[in-house]
Amino acid sequence: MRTQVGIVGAGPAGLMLSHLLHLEGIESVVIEARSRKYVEERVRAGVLEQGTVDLMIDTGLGDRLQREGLIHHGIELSFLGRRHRIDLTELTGGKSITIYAQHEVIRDLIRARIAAGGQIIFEADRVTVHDVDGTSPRIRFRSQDGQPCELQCDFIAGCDGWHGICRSSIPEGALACYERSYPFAWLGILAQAAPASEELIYAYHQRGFALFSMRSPEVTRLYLQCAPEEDLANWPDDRIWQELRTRMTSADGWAPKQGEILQKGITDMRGFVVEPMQHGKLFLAGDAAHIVPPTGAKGLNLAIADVRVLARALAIFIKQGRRELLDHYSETCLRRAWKVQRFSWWMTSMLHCFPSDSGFDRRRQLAELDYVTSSRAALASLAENYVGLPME
Ligand code: FAS
Ligand code: PHB
Repeated sequence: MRTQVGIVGAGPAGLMLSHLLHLEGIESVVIEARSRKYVEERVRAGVLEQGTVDLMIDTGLGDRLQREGLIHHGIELSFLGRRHRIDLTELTGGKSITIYAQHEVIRDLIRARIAAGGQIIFEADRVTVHDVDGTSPRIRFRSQDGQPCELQCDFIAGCDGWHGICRSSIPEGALACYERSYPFAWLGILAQAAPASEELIYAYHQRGFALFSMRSPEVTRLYLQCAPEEDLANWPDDRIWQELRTRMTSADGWAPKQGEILQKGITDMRGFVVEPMQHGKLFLAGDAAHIVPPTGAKGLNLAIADVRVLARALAIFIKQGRRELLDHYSETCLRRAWKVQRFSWWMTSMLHCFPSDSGFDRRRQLAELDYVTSSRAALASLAENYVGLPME
């Protein structure tokens, strides 16, 4: 098999890259370890930045998003029993966020790729990459029926996420890794309950952080700060609802509506960036290159921002032979990745209880929340980062 760009991973990064390359008339093949059903049902992110929504609409992927996505013009911060609204649209001169589940984005992308004759190889096993710093990069794998296969390509895009093989295929010493782990995790649930608020609520509470989000007019998404190695067996439904009520109920009596819990999961909280995001003809994008804690709702959006830069850089090189954008791919994406890392770290530090924190720290956090919700300058900074920093 032969193609121009071999892509490892059918997450938001890999699929959007294949779509954008197709619009530039460039061939690609996506190689994915899991089944189509698995990737189309995997519960992950839910918040799309303005830039991600604009890109989906501008590239012909907007129909269902515009029909089913929930546009939000604000979010709320809750602390000391009171909720404070942040008017994102007013503070950013008209921008907003859209609630549309990551697996719906994946479904739209897979449908668009297949409708355009794109090739996505699901259930590929033992995927390995070869000769990325040589003249003929190749991806080897076993197909669903166990056949050994080889895909020859001009470039390889490593879009295989945190646990993928592309980053670890780069020789020791060629990459610098920067990591920050947080002393807590998130317990997330999907509940069959009509959202009790129209907008997201980020709650600071002395028992730990909590987040109220949603997926549709019928389904609520909620998160609780829990211990890093938490065992779900310790969290029967009643305990989850009790803790959510304790941390989120506000003085005006607002509390999340309860319903049948459809799904539960624990998400690690870490910050990670690898530099550079390129090795020879292998380009890393998305979670393969960087991980942010989900408090800023940035993971998916940063993956899309990377491949937007990569698709344009590859197109200009392949069609015009100009390599400056390609040579600056890593630098361009890392500038955004570190700004997004900073914002995600800041939101996480402001809203979570760190086991080692003193009373001084807790008072300082409350003062920060008071400042952020009462200073126009601070509100505008939060809003600008939350809706998404301008694209390169
Ligand atoms: P992905 O991990 O999405 O995709 C990588 C793909 O590569 C996967 O399909 C995987 O199966 C495949 N793959 C892996 N190894 C392979 C191999 N060896 N061969 C072939 N294929 C391989 N972000 C938010 O903004 N908000 C959230 O609420 C949120 N919740 C999250 C919850 C969880 C549990 C996780 C893990 C992440 C969450 N994130 C959230 C972050 C998330 O959205 C990621 O940033 C986003 O999925 C990154 O997209 P990709 O880089 O495409 O990686
Ligand atoms: C979600 O809806 O899953 C979500 C929303 C906001 C976040 C993280 C996750 O910060």
